[in-house]
Amino acid sequence: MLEIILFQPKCGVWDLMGVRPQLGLLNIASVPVAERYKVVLIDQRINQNWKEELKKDISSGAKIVCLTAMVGEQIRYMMEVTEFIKSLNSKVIVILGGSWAQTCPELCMEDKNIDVVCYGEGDYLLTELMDYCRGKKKIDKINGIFYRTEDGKIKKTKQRELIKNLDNLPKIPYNLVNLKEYNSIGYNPNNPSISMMLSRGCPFRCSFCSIVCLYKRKWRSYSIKRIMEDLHELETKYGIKDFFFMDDNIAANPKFFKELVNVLAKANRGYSWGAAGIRADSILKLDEETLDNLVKSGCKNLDMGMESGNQRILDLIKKDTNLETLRKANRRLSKYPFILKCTFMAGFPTETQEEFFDTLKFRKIIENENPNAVTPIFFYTPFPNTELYQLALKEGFQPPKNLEGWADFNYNTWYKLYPSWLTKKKIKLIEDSVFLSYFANKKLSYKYSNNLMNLLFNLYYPIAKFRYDHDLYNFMIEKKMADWVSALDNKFNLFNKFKGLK
Ligand code: B12
Ligand code: SF4
Repeated sequence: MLEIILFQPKCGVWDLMGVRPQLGLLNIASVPVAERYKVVLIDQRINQNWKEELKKDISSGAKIVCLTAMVGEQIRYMMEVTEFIKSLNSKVIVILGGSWAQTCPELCMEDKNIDVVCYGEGDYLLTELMDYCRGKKKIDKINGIFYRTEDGKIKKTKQRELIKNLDNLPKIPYNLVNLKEYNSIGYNPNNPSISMMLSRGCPFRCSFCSIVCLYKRKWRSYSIKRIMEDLHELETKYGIKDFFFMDDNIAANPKFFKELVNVLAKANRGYSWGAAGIRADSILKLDEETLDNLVKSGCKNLDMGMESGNQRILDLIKKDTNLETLRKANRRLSKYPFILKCTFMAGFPTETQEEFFDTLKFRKIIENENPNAVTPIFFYTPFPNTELYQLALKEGFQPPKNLEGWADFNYNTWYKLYPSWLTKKKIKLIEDSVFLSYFANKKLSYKYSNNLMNLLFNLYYPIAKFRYDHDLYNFMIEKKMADWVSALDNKFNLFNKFKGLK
């Protein structure tokens, strides 16, 4: 009999970029699947029949439904689904986890349809909850949760310790999803691909970053042996040779990263891979052999958070680096053919217009010094439990007052909905630069793995490039059009329908 349902709510505008398997839910499934519980995963982003499937699975006796959410739009989708679940069966236990549940667990309990919130790693939680459902364990003995008592009070249990050895976790049950239904990473668009996390956490202290509070500056990785086994299994079972490592800081331990790259190069399996989080100082610690092996091992892109082109801002956000280190790492990588995605942020509290212009200038330097560098900009977004959040409040930010408010808290809208230090003029300047930065470099097209989005990218690219080269930010009607496309997609699920478009 079915016991556990995992449900991935839509992310909204982010789904336009590409939809990949949900790692949080797949991770928490690994222990129950290994212990032979019956588990299904429904992904609202790709499954049009999610309502029917939920109905069927809940009526077949599932005990718990697990949802995950990140801050922003996904909260709204999550709340709609929890309401629907309880309307089907008020007895089924609804549990929420993920980065937002970890950040604001008590606030998440505002959704009356949620029974339990997991505020830490959830890998060992579901089997304990199943024991609770079977009367073998008391709920107050399950660590790492908020729950409702019978008289409606909210209680918190002891914090769960971070998992010491990730290798002790069973294999991720990828068979719960049909990997073919997801967008490709984009290295070889016709090949199956997957994103993975080879490590969790980061020892640094950047004051804007949620990872600092989620993982308490601890960094843990799987062993190289386990990683190679997992890659091999994905290759032999699913034909996957394209991987994107979504680690927060994949080279936090340079020894680990060197070994990973060198072992991958030696294995010579014809893999293509990229990594989401690497620091400039880590690049400077690598020897020439490892750098050469990056290419041999199939590295197609590295993402490096540069954040700002102004030293005062880098110090303010505790990036613990300097502009010269950023440039040195960029120059060091410039002779290699893979893409270096250097991400920047704009709109930090106390950032002046001149400091923002320093970022615009600096990203042009970065692109000039490395023909393979791309430099998208993102709007700084203040998240609770980060150090910079306190400064944001001090500078006039008035955060949402309830869970629903946080559902409107998107990277591209929060500053219009919630008062802050940002003036209208500054918002417009940043919005325009941010928008252009996503389209003005041809090399960024690999990011648009949804085919319709990729087509739109290619159509708009020449205009964006012209605007970027000449700093032309006026009358950007294209931005309005992009909002309409996104609204249309919400209504008609356009991008999913055009997934097969070539
Ligand atoms: C991949 C990713 C994305 C992808 C998601 C794609 C997908 N398939 O899910 C995309 C690109 C869409 C994305 C978008 C955004 N993201 Co994001 N993203 C990540 C990233 C890099 C990895 C997430 C992941 O897979 N982790 C691996 C799994 C194993 O970890 P996990 O999800 O946390 O799951 C564990 C626990 O949380 C828990 N758990 C998770 N779900 C559940 C469910 C239940 C029931 C239980 C019991 C437990 C549980 O158990 C898991 C195993 O221990 C994280 C960084 C990170 N390290 O997590 C940022 C991160 C989650 N993102 C973040 C942000 C800010 C965003 C954006 C808001 C960006 C922006 N500025 O707009 C948007 C929001 C989108 C939205 N509202 O829908 C922040 C979250 C901040 C916060 N406090 O909530 C993070 C932490 C990055 C950071 N450095 O700050 N993101
Ligand atoms: S180095 Fe990256 S992951 Fe680590 S704290 Fe800074 S921004 Fe977060």
